Amino acid sequence: MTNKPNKADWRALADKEVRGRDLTWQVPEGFGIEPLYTAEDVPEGGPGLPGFAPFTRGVKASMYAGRPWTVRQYAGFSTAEESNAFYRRNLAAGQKGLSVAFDLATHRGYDSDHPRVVGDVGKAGVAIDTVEDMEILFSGIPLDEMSVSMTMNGAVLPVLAFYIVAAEKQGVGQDQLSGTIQNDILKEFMVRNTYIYPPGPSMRIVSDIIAYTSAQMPRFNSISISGYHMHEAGATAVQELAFTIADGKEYAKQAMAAGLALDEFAPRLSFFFGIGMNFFMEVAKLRAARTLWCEVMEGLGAKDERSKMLRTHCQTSGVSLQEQDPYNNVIRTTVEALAAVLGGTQSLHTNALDEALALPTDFSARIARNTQLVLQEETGITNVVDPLGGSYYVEALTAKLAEEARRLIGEVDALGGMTEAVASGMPKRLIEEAAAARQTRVDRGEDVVVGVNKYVLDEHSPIDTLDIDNHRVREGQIARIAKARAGRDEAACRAALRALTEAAKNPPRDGEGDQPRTCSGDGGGGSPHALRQEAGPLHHSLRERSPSPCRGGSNLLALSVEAARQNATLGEISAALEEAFGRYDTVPRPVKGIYARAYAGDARYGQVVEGVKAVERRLGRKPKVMIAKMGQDGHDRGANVIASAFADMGFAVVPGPLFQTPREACELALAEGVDVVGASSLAAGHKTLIPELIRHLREAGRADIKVVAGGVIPPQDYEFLRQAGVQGIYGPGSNVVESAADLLRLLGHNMPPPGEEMENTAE
Ligand code: MLC
Ligand code: 5AD
Repeated sequence: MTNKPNKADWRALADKEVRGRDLTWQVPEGFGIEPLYTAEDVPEGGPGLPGFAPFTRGVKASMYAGRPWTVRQYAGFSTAEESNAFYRRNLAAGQKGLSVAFDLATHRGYDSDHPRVVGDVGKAGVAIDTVEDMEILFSGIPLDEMSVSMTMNGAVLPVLAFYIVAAEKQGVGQDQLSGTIQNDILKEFMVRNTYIYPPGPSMRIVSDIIAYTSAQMPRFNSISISGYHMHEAGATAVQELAFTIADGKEYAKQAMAAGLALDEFAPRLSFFFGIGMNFFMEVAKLRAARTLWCEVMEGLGAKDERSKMLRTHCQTSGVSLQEQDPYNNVIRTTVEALAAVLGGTQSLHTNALDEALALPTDFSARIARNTQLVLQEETGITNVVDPLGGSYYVEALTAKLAEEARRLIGEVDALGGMTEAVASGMPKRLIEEAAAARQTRVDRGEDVVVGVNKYVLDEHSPIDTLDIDNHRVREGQIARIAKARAGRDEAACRAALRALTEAAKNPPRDGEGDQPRTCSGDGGGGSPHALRQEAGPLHHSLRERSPSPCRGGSNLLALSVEAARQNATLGEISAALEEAFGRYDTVPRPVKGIYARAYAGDARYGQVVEGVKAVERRLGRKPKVMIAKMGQDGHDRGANVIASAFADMGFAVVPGPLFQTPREACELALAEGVDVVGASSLAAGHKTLIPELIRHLREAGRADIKVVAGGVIPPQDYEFLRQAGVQGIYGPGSNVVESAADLLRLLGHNMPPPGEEMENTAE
């Protein structure tokens, strides 16, 4: 026999090629990836077969050879009429499923006429206030044939109720509805922030929906347990996996504790993951997710194979896309979409190339959709199941991710499960640390982003973006709300709303009421003021309202459907629940020290720190910056990153609470005596909210307080904002240290341009 080279021979040869350089790749997941994998690295026994537990290779035996994944593009903007027309154009052009994006007023349970949402109506999604809006949204779309996903968590009861009633008006019974409601509140408290009520009552709502849909809507997925938003907030693959699976386990345990049989509801639990640029990591992540979920469900006693199958939607990563050189985004999205598909997703959204600037136009939506159609119909990849199965690298990485995630799930279990872990702040802290570390690597050029920190274009040619006249949308919505109110039986509507408040306040005790079986927390509201989120009160409110089994005519979804039939508006149904539960507020708590550590010894960083000290000497106090989040925009990754980094650089930072009105932001700025307000906007409210803030500051005689803006702001709007008095604008991809240098200049400190840092920046 000839001597077959072994791994040691390979290593010697490779070492020689690179003169001993270590080729191990340290990934943010916290382990090293080797430059070569062989059969020795594949776990014994292999990954099994698709269609069979633990489903590592896919939940269906035939996968896409039998039926390709669903092309399901998330969309919604402006009015129900405009969104409906957009959906119909997209379906005619090859999209297969619908996915509704609601505006932030709707998410947070406010009707379009509410004074807190002036800047939000119709902006980041479609405005829905009444059953009539929902009917218009799906007009001409048969709801017994089309599967519809609705991304709704806060105002989940009125939205699902409106959907059920709108379908009835089409002549479609709820038992025929297929689709998904996101209904995943735990991740809202962690990263997405469109909650309305405190955690305890919010968990009761989740369980009531699971109970109702499992009894009445057999084709409907009761929840979409979402790691996507963790991914977008900066989570590593291990964190996204572990916290998502742990969330799923928590919901299943809660529903079981409420008396539901696991195999009755578990087959309709569904998942949602984000897919980023580390191609093989993302493929392995989906394979590991299926393996882990099967283990968890078997551990909880699942007998039905369908209960053990992790079925998932995926969305390519929004944060991976850039404002600079935006056509690169098409390439990024293609690579990510391919990873989702090779990972075996059931349904997919591909982002539009203008993601970092605005909502998709017809043009950018077409390219995004066609990315999937080309993969599906031109490449042949649908014909073979799990084509990466058996790849030494992919199998080893799948096993490694599962192992690391198991460890983190163990930590969550040790804290008492995900509800307790969220209350302790652990997942949010780990994710924010990962986000800050990533930002640092990008700022320092260690993680390359083409067109942003390398191969930067000298000239930018702007692309056309979608602009929405939200004053017009708001006026139309207000007229329709008035019509709904005028045409209804007011007494019957009030009675339905009262019944909802009563059921929210007084869930029945075990044994009362009739089917469907449901579960409720004690539901008590307490004073909303007592519920501001610091670790303590959040913890308290989660523990105080743990679920207790019950049955009842008290199911909150059943009662919301009744209120919807009586033409109650979304805001009225939400207010009826708020009367019992209170509205929940949070105060951000940025992480500390990450930037200072990561930038230790960096000359430019040191120069900014010196600049801050110089301003401090001049003012006799630290320069003070408030980070303002106005409107219903809860995307706080950017705000958190800036607050942490600026504090590390020596600024006094006031992290403003979420959901302020411009007047409230002005009042806080005055009370705190800040020098600068940085408004972070990711939900398109900037043209309404930031000028309002400046007007309030001027009226208070404090035009000297400088206002800067950051976030998703199209360059087309820069001039408008500058005219309104905005003194600095930092889009996605802005370097955090340079943004700080810019602020110092605004504060009258003479900062040299980047690249001209002094040799020695020490005191
Ligand atoms: C599938 N089927 C097959 C098959 N493949 N049958 C035979 N052979 C095969 N090979 C069957 C399935 O069993 C199912 O029927 C039917 O075909 C549909 O397939 P599916 O795989 O279940 O796909 P789909 O209906 O698209 O459902 C996918 C899902 C669901 C389970 C993941 O939850 C979903 O659509 N989620 C989408 C969530 C979403 O869009 N979220 C947007 C979030 S955006 P049956 O009868 O078994 O059902 C967001 C951003 C923000 O959140 O705002 O922050
Ligand atoms: N239409 C299309 N896509 C949207 N997204 C958010 N809102 C909309 C909308 N109305 C996408 C973006 C964002 C992610 C949360 O969802 O990709 O990053």
